[in-house]
Amino acid sequence: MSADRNASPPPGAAADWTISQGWENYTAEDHGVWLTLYERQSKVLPGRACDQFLKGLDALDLHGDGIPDFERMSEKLRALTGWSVVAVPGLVPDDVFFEHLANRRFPAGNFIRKPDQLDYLEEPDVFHDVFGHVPMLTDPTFADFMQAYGEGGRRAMGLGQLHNLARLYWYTVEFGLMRSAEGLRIYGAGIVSSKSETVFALDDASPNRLGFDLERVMRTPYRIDDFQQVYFVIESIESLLEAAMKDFGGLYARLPSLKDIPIEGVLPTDGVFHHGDQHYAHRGGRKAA
Ligand code: HBI
Ligand code: FE
Repeated sequence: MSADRNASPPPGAAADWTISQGWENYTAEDHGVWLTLYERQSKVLPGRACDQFLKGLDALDLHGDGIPDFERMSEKLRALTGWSVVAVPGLVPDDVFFEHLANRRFPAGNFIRKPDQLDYLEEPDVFHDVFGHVPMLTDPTFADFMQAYGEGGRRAMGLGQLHNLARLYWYTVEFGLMRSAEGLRIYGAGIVSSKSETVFALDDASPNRLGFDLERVMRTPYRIDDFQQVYFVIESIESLLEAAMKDFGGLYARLPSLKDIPIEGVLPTDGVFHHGDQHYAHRGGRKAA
């Protein structure tokens, strides 16, 4: 899930792959897609998305009249946690991505999907990146975690451990769940930006829901083409930040000798919130739907 590492920036992009968002170029159709997706999510997220996400959505007033202007949104975001959103053409090389995160800049694709792609698209577009990722950046602890992830990413690249770190990102920032007094809640961007996975991740009997553990996550492969077969649950954002601040050194030394854990496996050491029956994946997933 990233651009070729040695790629050079596309024409018109700066050395750090940033481009101007070109807000004035969005068509009425583009804004209409944003509003359609926003309306759909606002119907399914209450009672499913975590409080921090819903508060972030309000704080940034992301509904507006369509696709937000990154400059204006970044002014509000900077005042809250020092983060800003920079426009990029799509996925950027890992080292560029980590460099931005380590400097509290979130790289967001400036394009939006077409009306016939509402449910699924290959690359993250502005709805996935901004609606999915940015509200959580208004939470000071999560903001610190994302910067720590960026710094960890640079180190992991140096150690050749990027694929393990990518799993941490995938099972938290993209597809993470958290405990709350009212039950499990969603904070992962890949889930909150998808109507169908918002429901699947919390309600469906198919996937496993297991307690988050750093090593466990780093040993677990993930799906890039369909709903996840396992979701990991953090106790709190504070506990996630604490895990990230731990020196990964010891873990990186151990990981190469540890085998991957099968994606639908449940270990005796796992904290089990739900042991799924994997009916969705066994039936062939999205393709069979
Ligand atoms: N680039 N724009 C963008 N957005 C991402 O989420 C992203 C990326 N490049 C690499 C990447 N994610 C993942 O490989 C990270 O786990 C590194
Ligand atoms: Fe994402």
